[in-house]
Amino acid sequence: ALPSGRTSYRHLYDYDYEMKQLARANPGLVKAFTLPNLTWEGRDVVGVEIAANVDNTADGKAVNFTMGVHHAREWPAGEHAMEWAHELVKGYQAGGEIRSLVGKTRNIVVPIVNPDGFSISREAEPKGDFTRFDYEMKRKNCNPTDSPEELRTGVCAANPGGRVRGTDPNRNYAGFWGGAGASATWSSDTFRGSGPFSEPETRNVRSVVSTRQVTNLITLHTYSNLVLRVPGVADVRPPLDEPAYKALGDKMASRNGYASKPSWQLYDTTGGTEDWSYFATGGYGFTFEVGPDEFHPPFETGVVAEYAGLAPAAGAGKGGNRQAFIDMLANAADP
Ligand code: 0X9
Ligand code: ZN
Repeated sequence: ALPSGRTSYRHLYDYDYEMKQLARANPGLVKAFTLPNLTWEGRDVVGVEIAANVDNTADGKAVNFTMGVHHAREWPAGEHAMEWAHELVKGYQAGGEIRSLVGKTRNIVVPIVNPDGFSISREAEPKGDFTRFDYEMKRKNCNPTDSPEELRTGVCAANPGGRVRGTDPNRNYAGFWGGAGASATWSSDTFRGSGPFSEPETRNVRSVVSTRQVTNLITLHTYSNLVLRVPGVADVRPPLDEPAYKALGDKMASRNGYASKPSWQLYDTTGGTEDWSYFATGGYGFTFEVGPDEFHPPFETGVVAEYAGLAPAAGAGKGGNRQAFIDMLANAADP
């Protein structure tokens, strides 16, 4: 079970309901919100904001932004984000370190950036020649516009082409968009989209980053046990404050046992989240790649604490991002 008591991965409706509940139960501390752009299939992208006097968004406090599931099949990324929201609320009520850090910051959590893709993956059914597993392993969003005519009709979940349809939201940000490590082909799993911010999912993230004081951002993915920072491609300038940026990444990695590196050392990517947000705002952004070797292991295997919870997995020596997330929050509170 997770710290929340859950014994299975959440469904999309669990996330929506839980965030509303959290807000209802904690007026003044937690606010649920809907981002401005509906997805291609008309879903809301929802999140919670957690702060003392949460409604006073003009208080000028630094914003610490945690998000998950740009990639449909990376279910534990959403679990991590949701559990972190609970952790902040619990910690605030308990007093102590988290209360003091939450008192100095504003915390925005969007567990499911790509709800169209997530719901196909999470609720996968076989269609035509494709198995349930094919749909479960969907990565991208559901943008139909660049697909051939016959694959464009109907919602993603009802069309056999729904599996390959779409843009990779993590190749669609403006940072180095169109460069190495992203595809111009609609069917590729790393399709960059028709232009920077062509997708409602990335425009939603942009709306948070460019309208608020986001100084710290973690975007959760699976897998490989990594704490990644900019740049995503080899042949660009390192950040001006690389020593401090690296030090924060290294500190977090020392907590969860992950490896800390600039993400080009994994492979070149362009159009990724923090390659836009860092170079646009100077706020530190990290990609966490959670878990050793699977996008979403079966819940029953027992490794789920490592993948989906914030506590360290028993005996694993890795995973457990609670302290790393607190480091990030502390950096937002006292840069
Ligand atoms: O390729 C990706 O988008 C990420 N890996 S994943 O297996 N979750 O798909 C890594 C992205 C690293 N690059 C940047 N963060 N810029
Ligand atoms: Zn990913």
